[in-house]
Amino acid sequence: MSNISACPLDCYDACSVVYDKGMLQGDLSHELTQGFLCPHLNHYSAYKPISTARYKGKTISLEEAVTILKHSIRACDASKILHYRGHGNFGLMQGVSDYFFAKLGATLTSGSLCDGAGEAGILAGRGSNKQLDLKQIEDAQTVIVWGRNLHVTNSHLLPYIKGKKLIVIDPVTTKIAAQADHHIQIKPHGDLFLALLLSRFVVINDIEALDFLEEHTEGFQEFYELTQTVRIKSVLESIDVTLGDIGKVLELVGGKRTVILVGVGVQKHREGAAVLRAIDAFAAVLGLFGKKGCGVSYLGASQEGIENPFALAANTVSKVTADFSKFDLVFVQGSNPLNQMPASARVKERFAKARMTVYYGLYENETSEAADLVIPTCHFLQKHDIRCSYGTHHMLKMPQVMERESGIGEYDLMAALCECFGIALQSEQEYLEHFAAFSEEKESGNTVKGRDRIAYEKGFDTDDGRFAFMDEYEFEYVDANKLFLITCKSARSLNSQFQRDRHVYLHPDLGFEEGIMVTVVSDIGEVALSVKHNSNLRRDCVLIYSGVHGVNNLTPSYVSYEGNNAVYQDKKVEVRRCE
Ligand SMILES: Nc1nc2c(c(=O)[nH]1)N[C@H]1C(S)=C(S)[C@@H](COP(=O)(O)OP(=O)(O)OC[C@H]3O[C@@H](n4cnc5c(=O)[nH]c(N)nc54)[C@H](O)[C@@H]3O)O[C@H]1N2
Ligand SMILES: Nc1nc2c(c(=O)[nH]1)N[C@H]1C(S)=C(S)[C@@H](COP(=O)(O)OP(=O)(O)OC[C@H]3O[C@@H](n4cnc5c(=O)[nH]c(N)nc54)[C@H](O)[C@@H]3O)O[C@H]1N2
Ligand code: SF4
Ligand SMILES: [Mo]
Repeated sequence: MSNISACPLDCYDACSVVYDKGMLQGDLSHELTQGFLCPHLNHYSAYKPISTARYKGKTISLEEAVTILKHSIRACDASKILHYRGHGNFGLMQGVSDYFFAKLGATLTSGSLCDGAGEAGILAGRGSNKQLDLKQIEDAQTVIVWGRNLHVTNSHLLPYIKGKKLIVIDPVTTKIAAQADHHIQIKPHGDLFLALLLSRFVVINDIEALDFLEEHTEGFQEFYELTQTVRIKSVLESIDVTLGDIGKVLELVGGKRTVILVGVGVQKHREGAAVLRAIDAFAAVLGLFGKKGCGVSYLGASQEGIENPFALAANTVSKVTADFSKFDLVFVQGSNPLNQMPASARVKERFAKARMTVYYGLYENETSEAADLVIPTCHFLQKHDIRCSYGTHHMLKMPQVMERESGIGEYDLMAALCECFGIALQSEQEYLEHFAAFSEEKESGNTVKGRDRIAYEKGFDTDDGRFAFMDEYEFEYVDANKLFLITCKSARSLNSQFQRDRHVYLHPDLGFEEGIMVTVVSDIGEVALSVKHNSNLRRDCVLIYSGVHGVNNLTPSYVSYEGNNAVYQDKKVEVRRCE
């Protein structure tokens, strides 16, 4: 057995992992991993997977569970079956269930709880969502980190930005913000205006890339006119940014090879697509595309250039608004929608109304507790897979490196179902080889074939090959007097997996003593949490991490204007002392 695998988690980094004598270590030879893992994998064995199947609270054998699943599927009209899959494991073989359920005629999901709004904005401007190669980050002179929390969610990128001029735009003084040459502690929701104003001042200061704009873009004049509709003084005041901030950014980027690392933080609003489109526009005005040491990095298309044999046409419902009560059978895989979907109190009620609910996952959580049938999977070291990533071009094999102790892997479960329902399925080996054929071996590690070292060097992927500037946007500031909710990722959990936080973080000046219980209230719902102080927050913000039990009682069920994405930071909140 090989002892090299890859971290299965939904993360920018996709670390290469060495399994040795019961221990997990970061692969020293891997370009990005550089020998270290993060707390999730360093403490991986501390988190105990579900060991036995159960039905209506009673322990059953795995064989019984599979039999119950087969009977339940057979008893339903296929169109009344919902397959709801998340990315608890990022392996490509996870998708084998999409294939089975699509062939069966079941309903799948579309849209995203994650990065879909931003992606829609990028697609509209560039025609594709290509990743920024690590080499370009390495070759940059100035780095703008815009709503991405590098130390927590993307720590393997830190060596790449060392020694560069650093600008951070984040309402929280994160660790990376504290190290920046300039930190703009922007008011949440202010990024669209900041990006528009930055573009305008690039032109006012005569540092726009005239040749690039002429040759590679469309609609610049209309875009410039759009930026002129933003009233400088009042808007800067409302987003808490100064002319000094704008001047500092222009000083650090002017004439410099610049990369912008954007995270999901900026797009958790209805207008999330416009935010990314405006950030891209700022980059285009500076001519940062298609050049060495330049570019905009977001969560890129992880499967670019890979043909997915599991993706078939199917009916879908939105991942954000899926109404479980409308289905006779709900099959949840690799996700914890009862805590991670927005408006989760309503999600929970609706889940209880579905005739039969199945949770197929690794750990216990809100969804496993509520499901009728629980089928344990096995963890990544105990099954074969292969993965790519939204942060790098790497493609890493994940061979089985230890014996299975409990649970059933995705391929084996779907093979049993395909056989029962007369659906043709290739062997696991054939699929693994199919995916591996899209990779090539490089010194820097296995990489997806055919990816551009310098994205958009040969033009954009829009119909006319030019970058399409935006010429309008929709924007609405809500509930001026309440507090902004920031709900981002924590260091100890991967969304709702691993060590979940239980606090609400407030600036000490808000007057709530540490340790007391408060109720955080939005017009969607409420959650009671104990207070911790954090003076890195703005005084108009409340921070509750992703994965905290009940955080999504506060968040709305509607989707972003574009991209069919959840909007976790659209609703403002109040904090009340518990009686
Ligand atoms: N440790 C850990 N790592 C993870 C995850 C995890 O749960 N834990 N989750 C993984 C997943 S699923 C994803 S999608 C990625 C996401 O990783 P990131 O892209 O880093 O996303 P977040 O942590 O949600 O938010 C990033 C930053 O955005 C800031 N922010 C919030 N609102 C705004 C705003 O209005 N404007 C600006 N400019 N900034 C804002 C937050 O303060 C935060 O510092 O991380 C992955 N990695
Ligand atoms: N408030 C708030 N809500 C958020 C976010 C936020 O920042 N704030 N972030 C959003 C984002 S970016 C995302 S991506 C979503 C994530 O939301 P979910 O997709 O629900 O992700 P997790 O909470 O990590 O749950 C992953 C599940 O996968 C299971 N699992 C792990 N490995 C395997 C495996 O190999 N096979 C199977 N079958 N199951 C496995 C685990 O048991 C766990 O139940 O949450 C979203 N919700
Ligand atoms: S940094 Fe990301 S890829 Fe690396 S071990 Fe941690 S979760 Fe896995
Ligand atoms: Mo995500």
